[in-house]
Amino acid sequence: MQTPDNEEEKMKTLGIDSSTQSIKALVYDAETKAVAATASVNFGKELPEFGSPDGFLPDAGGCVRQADPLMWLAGLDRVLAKLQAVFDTSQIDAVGGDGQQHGSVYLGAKWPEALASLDTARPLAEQIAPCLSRKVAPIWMDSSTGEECRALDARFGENLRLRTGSPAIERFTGPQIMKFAKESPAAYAATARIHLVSSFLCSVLAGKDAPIDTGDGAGMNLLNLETLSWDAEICGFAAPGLAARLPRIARPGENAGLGLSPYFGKYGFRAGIPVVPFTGDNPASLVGVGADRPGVAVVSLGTSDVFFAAMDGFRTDPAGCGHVFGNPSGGFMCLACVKNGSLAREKIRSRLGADYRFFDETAFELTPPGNGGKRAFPFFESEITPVHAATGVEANFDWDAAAPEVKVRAVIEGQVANLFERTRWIDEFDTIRVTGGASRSKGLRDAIAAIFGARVETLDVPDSAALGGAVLAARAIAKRGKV
Ligand code: XUL
Repeated sequence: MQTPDNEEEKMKTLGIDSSTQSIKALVYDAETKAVAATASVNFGKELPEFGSPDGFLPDAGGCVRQADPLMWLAGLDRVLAKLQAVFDTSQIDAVGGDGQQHGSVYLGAKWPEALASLDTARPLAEQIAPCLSRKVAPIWMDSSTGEECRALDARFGENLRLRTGSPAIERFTGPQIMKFAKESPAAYAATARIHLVSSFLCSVLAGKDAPIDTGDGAGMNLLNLETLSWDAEICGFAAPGLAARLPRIARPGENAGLGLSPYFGKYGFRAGIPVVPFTGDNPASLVGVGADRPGVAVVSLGTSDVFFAAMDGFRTDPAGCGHVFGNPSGGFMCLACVKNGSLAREKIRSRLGADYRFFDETAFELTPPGNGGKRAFPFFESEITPVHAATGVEANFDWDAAAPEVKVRAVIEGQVANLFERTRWIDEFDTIRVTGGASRSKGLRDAIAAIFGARVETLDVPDSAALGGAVLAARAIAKRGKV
């Protein structure tokens, strides 16, 4: 197991990763630099009562993608109970973690009181449910805010990108909040606090309102990356009284002084151990795969395909496809996210009736690199990088008449070529570490090496985001000493 190499302290920390389809808990032993235990809960399979087979509500319609925030809380209760069954959780010294980026949770005035008085006899979801001023959380897969993005563009032009690191992006939290405030003014007025998925879960663990870090905060179109504070002008334009509804921003490495709520004593934890501010899943992965210094880029092949890398300094993508987020280790990172990643590959694989051996290897033995110029891209979900409607598979050849192996290579090389094109503004790397479920595919790894012209390393770190959260917790408490 390869893990980051800079933690010497004798401590064990927990990393919690709340991603689109599952929640994971991972114990990191900072002394041995190894993963000591893991547990996970798949939302669709293990919490079917939330009606979200892929981690989001399937019937939201059109480009709307929403999840039930109570599902994340039920997942948190469940995953900690599972962890306690395989690990002595009283040994854990600190908690860190991350969440899928951009998703937002809307809470009313009762939120602080509910957090402070969590009752061990009742599940989290039941206790937090009365605090929600909006029953659903828009998530990163949502692309229903075109109108709001156009309004932001018209008002701020390229200043939005220069200040926040990204142009107006449909899935980003700022446009999502704008839409909510416009469409449901009464519910917005009843909202006292808006959290990201990461800071929401961190707050619940700490029993206290938690800050948003610069890694996840930069995915909102609201954070000024020069001052590392909410941009008053943009917030003021997006929705009335928005800045007052946002938590404060935590600086990279900040410990924030939060302690674990006594509620989690029911899973064997020591109350009061430090809980450090959570970050986004991609910034956490950057740390988890040990790529938080420039030189190594990461391609994470999960629900979405994401490219990210630490940057030397702050600069933005003039083409507007890439984003700049805070690097949890300090400075900045860049990122490009392609929505039609693993779910699209799975769809193609099942439509072809192919097994993994064929899809990941055989198809590539039967076809030459480059596929004679034949390329395809699966636009099953409306795409964000580049912006493109959901039109199905688009190919530059007769798709229906082609052999299955040609289709497989065309799609894989099409996806990789797209990622390459969108990340050409980044040149600070010569190695790519691939992670995520689809990194098992030799065909996909070879295509990345050939198209990017980079050395490709596969990492045996299946839960890189959870690991990153745990490593960040270890670093934060190493700075201030173990409690
Ligand atoms: C990044 C993005 C996704 C989510 C879900 O901008 O939208 O990668 O973080 O993983």
